[in-house]
Amino acid sequence: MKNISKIIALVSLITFTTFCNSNAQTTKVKFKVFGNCEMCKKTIETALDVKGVKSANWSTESKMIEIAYQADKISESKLHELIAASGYDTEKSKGDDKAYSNLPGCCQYTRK
Ligand SMILES: [Cu+2]
Repeated sequence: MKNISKIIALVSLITFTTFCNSNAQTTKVKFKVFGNCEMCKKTIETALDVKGVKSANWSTESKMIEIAYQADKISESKLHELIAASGYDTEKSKGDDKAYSNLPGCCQYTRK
C-alpha cells in the first residue's frame, strides 16, 4: 500500500510539473502583418525562425499572424522588430524601407 501511494504521488508530481511548464513558457499572440502572397508568408515566417519562437503561422487571407513563443526568451516587441526588419509592416512597427524595396515585386504590398 505504501508503494502505491508513492507512485501516485510521483505521477501527480510529474503531471503537475509538465502542466506548469507548458503553461508558464508558451505565450500566444496574434496580430496583423501587411503582406500579399505565399512568398510573403515564407519571408515573414522565416524572419521569426529564432530562439524562443515555437511556431509562427501567417495567413495570406486574413493577414494575421499567430505566434507561439517563450516569453522568458523573447519579447512581443522583439517579434514585431524581427518582422519589420524583413520589410513588413505590423500593427505596431514599420517595416524596414531597404528590406521592403528589396522584396520581389509581387510582395511589395500597398503601404498606408
Ligand atoms: Cu509576397
